[in-house]
Amino acid sequence: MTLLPRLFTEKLISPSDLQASDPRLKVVGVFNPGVTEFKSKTSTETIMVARVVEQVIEQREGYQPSPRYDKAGELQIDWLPNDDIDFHDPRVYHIQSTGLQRLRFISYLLVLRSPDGKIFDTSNLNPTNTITFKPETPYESFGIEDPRITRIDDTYYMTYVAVSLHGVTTCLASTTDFKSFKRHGVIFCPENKDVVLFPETINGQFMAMHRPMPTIKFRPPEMWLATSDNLTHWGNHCFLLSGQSDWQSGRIGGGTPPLRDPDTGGWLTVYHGSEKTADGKGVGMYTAGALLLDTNEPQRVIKQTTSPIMQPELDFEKIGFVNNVVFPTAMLDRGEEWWVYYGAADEHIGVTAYRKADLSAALQ
Ligand code: MAN
Repeated sequence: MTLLPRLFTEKLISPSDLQASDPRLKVVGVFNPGVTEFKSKTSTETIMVARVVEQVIEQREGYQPSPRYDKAGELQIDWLPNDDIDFHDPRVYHIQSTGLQRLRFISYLLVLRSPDGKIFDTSNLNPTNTITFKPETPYESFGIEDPRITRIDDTYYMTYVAVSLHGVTTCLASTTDFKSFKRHGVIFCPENKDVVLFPETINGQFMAMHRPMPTIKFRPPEMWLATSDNLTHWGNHCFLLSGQSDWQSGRIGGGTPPLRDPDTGGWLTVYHGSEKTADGKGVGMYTAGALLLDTNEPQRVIKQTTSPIMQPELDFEKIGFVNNVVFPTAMLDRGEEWWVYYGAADEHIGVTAYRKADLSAALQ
């Protein structure tokens, strides 16, 4: 394993920095952020859209709470009997009698701003004094998760995972100011997540990387590409990459929206893989690798890192709501360096920096 040398790593935001959105809930995680440079007429700042995860505070003997939003936008709490639950995954309750699942938490998105990409003012941060993007539609009733932001011309497009009774979908929203968002609805139907948009059209088409999750499996999950004329209707689906080695035997999925590689003009992206656990249950370690895709035919992988470049190393990456997770969701071009923003142990947000030359050298 050749981990890339990190120039620095900072833990940026933790649950204790935030106040809950409802008195019945407590914040247990803030992670997997979309991050972009936002240029206004007068300044450039770094905007982060963080996923905030909350759990129900109340405990009831013999039952577990699962929160959801109802049609009127009110928070409801369903109580599930312990004796019908398989607890092997810290993120979900597996209900034995029905074979169905419910989430142990609910997520919404919170907009944060920084002058330098490192200092995010978290003093007195709460859902009433910051811009939030909360579950609203029937496809979002169990929460919205893992935003990725891509600037295309002067509009910032945000893909996000929406979870509901209907399953796990990916939706699209857009904004020009991060004060209000326009919803464009579901763009990839269940089960599909880790959708990242390319920042430019390629051969006149918008391009997305996505991760379908088939139930009939012939090999571990794969990443795919699709094209669109309008960012909402996607077609020309084609296979991009499958998890070929242990570190991506469980899952593989898009991470950071692709950026131009300064050396080749190709598309550079950092993605995640997770390993299967020995018993096939629970959550295996999440690590990250990088891909270089052809400029005009991104379905052609030009180079890739054959082993993870990033893995949980620091305490806040190893121990948290879900142990041993690094989950990159954004990359910024900072001169000689790439800054990678990521969720750590499904609890905190971190940023780490790599020398561009080191990442280029690791691609084979
Ligand atoms: C899944 C998603 C992510 C989460 C990772 C690690 O891929 O639910 O939101 O960060 O698992 O738990």
